[in-house]
Amino acid sequence: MTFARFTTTALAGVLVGALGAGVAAAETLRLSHNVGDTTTWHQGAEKFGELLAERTDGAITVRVFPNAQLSGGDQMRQAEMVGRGALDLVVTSAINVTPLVPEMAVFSLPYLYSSYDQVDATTQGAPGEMLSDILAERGIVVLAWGENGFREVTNNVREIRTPDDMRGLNMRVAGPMYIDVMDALGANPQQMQWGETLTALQQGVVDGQENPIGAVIIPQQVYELQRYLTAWHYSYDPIFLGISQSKWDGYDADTQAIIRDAAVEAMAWQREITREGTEAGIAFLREQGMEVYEPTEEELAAFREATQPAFDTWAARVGPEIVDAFQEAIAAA
Ligand code: X2X
Repeated sequence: MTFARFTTTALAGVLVGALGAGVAAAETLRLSHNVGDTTTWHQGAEKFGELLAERTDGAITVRVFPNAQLSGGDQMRQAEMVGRGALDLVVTSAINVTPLVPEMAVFSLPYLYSSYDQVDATTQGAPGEMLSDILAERGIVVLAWGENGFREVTNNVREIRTPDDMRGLNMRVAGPMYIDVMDALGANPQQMQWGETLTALQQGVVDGQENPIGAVIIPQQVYELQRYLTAWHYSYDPIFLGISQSKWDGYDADTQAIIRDAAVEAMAWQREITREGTEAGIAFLREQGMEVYEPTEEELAAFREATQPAFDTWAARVGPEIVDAFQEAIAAA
C-alpha cells in the first residue's frame, strides 16, 4: 500500500466512525471535578472518557481537570458554570451543589441512610430522578450517579465516641448543611475548600475534617495528617456526572444514548471501586497508624439524636415532598 492510499483509507475510517456516531467533527469536552487525580472520582471520570472515545471512534474525547482548577479552586461554583455552559462536564458531590440547589441536601441529611441498599434505592431510582429533574431546570443534565460515600470524622485531638467528644473541636466542613450539623454537636465548624484542607490540617488551622474513606481519605492520604477516625457514617454523599444542557441539546439522539450509556457504565464502576476501597479501608488505615473507632449501634443512636435539629432544619429546606419520597424508598429497600 502506498502512503497516499494508506492515509486516505485511514481518514475514511475516521470519518465513517464519526458520522456513524452522528457527530460532525472531533471535539474534546472539558470535565471539571474538585478532588485530586488519585481519587475514584478522577478514575470514574477517566473511565467515562475512555468509553466515550472508544464508542465514538475518537470523535468525542474528554479531558479531565482535577482540583477545581477550572473554577478557580471553588468547588461550589462548578455546578453553576456547567449550568450556564461555561463547563461541558462536571463530576461533583451533592453537598457542593446545595448553594445553587438546596434540595440536593436531601441525600446528605444526617443518618438518613443505614445501608448501601438504601442508598441505591434512591440514587438509582425514582427519588434520584426527582433531583435530576430539578438540576435540569438549572441547565445541568445528570447522566449518572456515582459515589463519594458515607462520611467519617477524623481529628488530631481525641477519639470520638460520643457527641460530647465533638465539643470545641475546630472542624473543616465542605458545605452549609455540615455547619449546622457540627453546631448541633458543639464543634466549631469552618467552611473551607477541599483544595485548602490538607494544608490547613497539616498546619493545625483545624483539628479535623470529615470525608469518605474509599473515595477521599485513602487516595488523598488524609491518614498522614490525622490520628483518629470514627466510622460514624453520619452523612452519605453521592457524586454525579453531569453535562451542560446547551452541550447536550447539540447532540442527536444516537449520540446522546452513547454518552449516557458511557456515563452509566463509568459511574457503576466508580461506585464499585469506591465500595471496595472503603471495605478494605479500615484495616488499611489501622496499618498506617490511625486509631479507628467503630461505634456501637447505641453510640450511633446518640449521634443521630444529637444531629436531629440539623436534620429538621434541612429537611424543611428540601421540602416534604422530596424527603417523603426518599424516606419511603429507604423504608422499602
Ligand atoms: O470537600 C469535600 O469534603 C469533598 C471532597 O468531599 C466534597 O467535594 C464534598
